[in-house]
Amino acid sequence: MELPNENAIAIEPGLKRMLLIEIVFPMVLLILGIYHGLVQVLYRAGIIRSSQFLGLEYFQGLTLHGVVNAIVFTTFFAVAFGYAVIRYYLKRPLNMKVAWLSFALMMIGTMLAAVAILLGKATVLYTFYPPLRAHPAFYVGLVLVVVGSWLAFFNWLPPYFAWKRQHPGEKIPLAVVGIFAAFIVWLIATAPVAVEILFMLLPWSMGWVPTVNVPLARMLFWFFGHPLVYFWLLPTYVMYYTMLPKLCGGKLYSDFAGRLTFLWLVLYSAPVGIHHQFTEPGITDTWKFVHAFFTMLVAVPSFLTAFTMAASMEQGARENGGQGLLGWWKKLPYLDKDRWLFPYLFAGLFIFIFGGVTGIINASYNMNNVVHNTAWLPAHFHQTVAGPVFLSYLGMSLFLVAKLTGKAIKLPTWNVWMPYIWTLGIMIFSTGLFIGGGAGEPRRTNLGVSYSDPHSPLYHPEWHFGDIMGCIGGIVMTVAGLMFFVVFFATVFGRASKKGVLELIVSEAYHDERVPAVQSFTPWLAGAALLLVIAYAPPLTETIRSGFPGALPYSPHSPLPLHAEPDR
Ligand code: HAS
Repeated sequence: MELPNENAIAIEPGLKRMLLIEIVFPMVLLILGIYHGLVQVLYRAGIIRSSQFLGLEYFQGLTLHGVVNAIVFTTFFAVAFGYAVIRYYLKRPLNMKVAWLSFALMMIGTMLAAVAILLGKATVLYTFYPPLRAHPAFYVGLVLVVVGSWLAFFNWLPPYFAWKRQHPGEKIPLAVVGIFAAFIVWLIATAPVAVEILFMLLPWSMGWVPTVNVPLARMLFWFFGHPLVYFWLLPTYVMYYTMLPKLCGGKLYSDFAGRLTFLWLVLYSAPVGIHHQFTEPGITDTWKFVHAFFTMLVAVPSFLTAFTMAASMEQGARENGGQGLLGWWKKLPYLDKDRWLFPYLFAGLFIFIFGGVTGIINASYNMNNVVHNTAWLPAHFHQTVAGPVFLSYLGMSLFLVAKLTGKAIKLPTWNVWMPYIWTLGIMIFSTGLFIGGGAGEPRRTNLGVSYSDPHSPLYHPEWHFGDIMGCIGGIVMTVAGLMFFVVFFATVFGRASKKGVLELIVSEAYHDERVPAVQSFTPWLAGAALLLVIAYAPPLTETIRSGFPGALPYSPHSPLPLHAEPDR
């Protein structure tokens, strides 16, 4: 057996086992999630003209697609990656009892929610907006997933404080700052949704209260829903700032830029949720404007990231002989099988240029009126969460599994091409949906039995071109997804050639600035609390006081409310 790399550390067998299960389990579920992505584009293009396909109804499949891909896969990965980063940089063993308890809660929660969805008892999409009502098992499942992930974060606090005590005055490792920022954002995000689920949706779903306050539930959901996207993005940014420069053969252009980005996201991730509700009644324009303004500020760290990554890539490429104004681009390791993580990160950065620009369009109050609830939205979020986030999570899952098991990557040529094929798919898919969305085509609609069906009185041929394009892109994405699964599972089931270790790629800083303002979380946490009070206290008070009549529960199968249901 070869000796491990000098950057590697040996870790406790229990932690290794848990990390592997935590990565492989959601990957198995992801097969289901990606399959339902393919089915979605077939419905939209009118190739499936039915309300169900292979036993799963349209909205049920869409719920599964959103919950598995956007909630389960991301949360499991963030926790596993967080464990890896904390253990690697702080070099202290973790409390394995708490770790396994957190894992068990997340696993049981996922099973409960999945069974409820598969039995058709929780067809409420990943936003679970009332008055669509799910079986209590769905809500309890989500709560367990969240509580499990909180426990993981609390488990990292003792080693963090011990490290700080033993390294007075030293800078906290950048990756640790990023992971802590992600989980602080997650704590902020999940508090309001916990209130929504525990005090509103669960009692209503159990039949203890007859109605639910829809505007309040939606506001609490988006109080969660937007920081959620930065919880997804932050682990990706950790990989960009701490790994990508080294993969390019260079250094991180500015350590300060990384710290500022992470802390800025702690400050501004949450007071922006009403930008998802610009078109909704019951919220005054003032608060919509305040949230639009803060949304522009939350985009700043991503601009900072764009410039820092470009500078770091240029520095690395020039180190390796790159020359000229643009000639250095040729020196990046696009298809280097030894630095195969580069394509996963680089392709995501490329996609994010378009996801970012469309995000700014969405946030621009009046332009939002054109795109809200149209196909434009899934185009935007596939260029963000299914672009940089998804690709980096896939790449890092494979990286960690290969290192922890000491196995070589199988099919290395497929592995380096997969991110580019995925990018091609995403770009075609999103362009199709942007075209449809710009022309007013709705999202979350079974087009196969309506606007894409020539036999339907609703048939809308003007939208068909975008749907066909979306379908072609979706098929290309599915091919890339299958390539990844083959590489991943062939590696998992391959033979080990080295001792399994924990290893991460670590970039040095080119400018290692020491700016006091980004050395501590405290002022940023205080700022975040203040902004939350400014942005949410008045609109929440308004919504609670305005006395909206409560709504009875609905199911997606009928326009009539559900009344007493003996079978639930
Ligand atoms: Fe968003 C809706 C605004 C970022 C995800 N967003 C969504 C939804 C999701 C989502 C899932 O204001 C739908 C929710 C639903 O189901 O209804 N979003 C923004 C803004 C940003 C943004 C302003 N979104 C994200 C990220 C997501 C995400 C990140 C997931 C991870 N979004 C909105 C708004 C809505 C919305 C409204 C609601 C709309 C509605 O009406 O419902 C910003 O954070 C974006 C900033 C990003 C940039 C890009 C920086 C570029 C970089 C790449 C550089 C590349 C390099 C490589 C260096 C400014 C870092 C160069 C290489 C070459 C080859 C050239």
